Amino acid sequence: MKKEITIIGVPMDLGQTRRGVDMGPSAIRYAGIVERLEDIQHEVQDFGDIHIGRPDGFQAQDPTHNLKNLKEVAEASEKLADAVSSVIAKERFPLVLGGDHSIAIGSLAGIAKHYSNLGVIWYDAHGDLNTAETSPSGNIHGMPLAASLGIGHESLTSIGGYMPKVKPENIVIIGARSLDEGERELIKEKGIKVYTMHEIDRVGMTAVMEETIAYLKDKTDGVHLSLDLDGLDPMDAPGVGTPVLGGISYRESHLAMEMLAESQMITSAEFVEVNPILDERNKTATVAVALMGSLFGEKLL
Ligand code: B3U
Ligand code: MN
Ligand code: MN
Repeated sequence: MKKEITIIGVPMDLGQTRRGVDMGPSAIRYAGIVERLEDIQHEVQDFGDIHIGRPDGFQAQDPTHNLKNLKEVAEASEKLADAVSSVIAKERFPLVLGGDHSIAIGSLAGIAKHYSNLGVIWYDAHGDLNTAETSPSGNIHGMPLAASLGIGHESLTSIGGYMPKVKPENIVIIGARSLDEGERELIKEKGIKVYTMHEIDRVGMTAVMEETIAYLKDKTDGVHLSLDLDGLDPMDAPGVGTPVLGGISYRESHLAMEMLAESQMITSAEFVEVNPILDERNKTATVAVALMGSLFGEKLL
């Protein structure tokens, strides 16, 4: 089915400490995302990039609150929320390109107000369920899912002027293999559905995606896919800031995207953490574009 898609780039690198992930949107455009989607008959508009303010000296870098660049991340999140929301208001599909995963705070703030029961698929090696209290790093890219649940610093939970953005029972995490202690506790306390690498290995990606789709289908009125490229194995996606061995393969990821395309349940998406400086000849951006092709209905035959 033909979709009207608006691409929004978010050159954000302040949610973590490795430079280069701000070039993610350029790398993904360079890898041919617009042409790839037009080739399968979608109408694509490129909104360009959200402006990201730079931290003003040491003050913003002060890690005393264990929230690095809080002000800049919060400001960018508000801008992104407005942009995403206006795309949905025009009945177009928002496709957000990161940037580090802190941008999901803004994406979800812009998306969730258009739905009463938004589902979220969080494809990631990590849970991104930390708060300043539990984070080992103070990096906000490890916190966006918690913030979207309304847990954490008010400057992050209140983006868009409301909270929470998503209910715990509407979330599915896929690919987890690096969870901090506080994240594990939160997962148990809130009853969040998680398919770790153990389940993916044990029952296979087909069953994981069938269950995920069945779990979300009836109780949600829209589903956002938040895909962190580090969910994939570093052999297939080396250009990420925090690679974790033993990840989801390229082939399993294509299958997952194809099954989501068949389900017709995805109403918004973001692809994050592509870092061209750490990459091998733009491989990770190329993988991201291939996965977006499958998500939007590209077929092998
Ligand atoms: N859980 C760790 C590491 C991390 C989270 N997200 C990424 N890395 N990409 C943290 O810092 O919160
Ligand atoms: Mn992440
Ligand atoms: Mn991750």
